[in-house]
Amino acid sequence: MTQPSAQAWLQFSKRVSAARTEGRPLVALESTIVAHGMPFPENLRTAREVEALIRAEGAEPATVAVMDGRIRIGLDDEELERLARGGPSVLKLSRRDLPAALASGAPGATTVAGTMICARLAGIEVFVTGGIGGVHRGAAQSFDISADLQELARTPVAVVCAGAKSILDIGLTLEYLETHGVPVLSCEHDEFAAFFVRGSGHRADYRLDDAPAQARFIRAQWSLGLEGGVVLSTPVPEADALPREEVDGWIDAALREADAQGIGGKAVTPFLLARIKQLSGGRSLKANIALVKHNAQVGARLALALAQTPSLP
Ligand code: PSU
Ligand code: MN
Repeated sequence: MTQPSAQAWLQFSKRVSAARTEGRPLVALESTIVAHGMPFPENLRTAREVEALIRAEGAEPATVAVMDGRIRIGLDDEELERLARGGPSVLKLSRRDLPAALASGAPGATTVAGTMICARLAGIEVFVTGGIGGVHRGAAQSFDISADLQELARTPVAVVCAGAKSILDIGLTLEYLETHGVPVLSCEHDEFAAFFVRGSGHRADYRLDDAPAQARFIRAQWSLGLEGGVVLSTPVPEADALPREEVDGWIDAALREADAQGIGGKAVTPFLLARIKQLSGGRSLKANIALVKHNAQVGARLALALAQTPSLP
């Protein structure tokens, strides 16, 4: 239940405020990918390029973070740089962590779950990320299931992603989403994407390649009163996709190291992401940048289509 006072935490950037006034569609972007998902300076350059791509499509990007005790909807360039340079000193904010950063004033980057919550408060329907969190391999023992999945079950925001990395158990992640009634749409591929690799081997629920069809699906879902999000998966562009066997090798090695070092809790995902980057000699980073930029285009087109699609029936 949204409290009326929740709006008081929001601070819109100048550009996002202008877009709201003009009725231009907004696309939310997460900041954990900037602070914890990519190294400096590639993270800053990618964040800027992603924002520019969304503007080129006619929508306005709204990068979400917590700074100075406010939920920021849109960051100016200087703030984006602060976040990109902050590294580990920036908190990683999922649902349970948002109050900590708001109460203390510490800077924080929002995960998929954290960004969905903030996007919803700001009235933003579409959110672009790289990959979602999910059910970790070995979750039967560790209970490690990303809070992203619970958020998708409860918060009505469309999340555009290149599927999920196979650091996760993708099959179990899709089972979990099915149990919680979260539709998984795909575009440009029949399968749910596996981040660096185009296909995960698991089919998405519905393949909808064009934005108006995606928008009609989402409007039908929400106008039925079905709370909860939608996942729209789209694969990394062919030219930047990496061979599955090679990616599997890096992931297996990273997982073994995490296990040997006893890494747990919210540190697991950033640890694995950083190790894969090192083990791949930077090749994974190039693919990561390409897929995020592609997701931004798909997301911007969806935001425009949703703006043209009235609530059904
Ligand atoms: N997967 C990626 N890159 C990322 C993340 C996930 O390929 O940067 C980030 C996202 O912000 C996601 C978060 O919401 O990690 C999930 O963390 P956890 O597994 O601790 O819930
Ligand atoms: Mn976890």
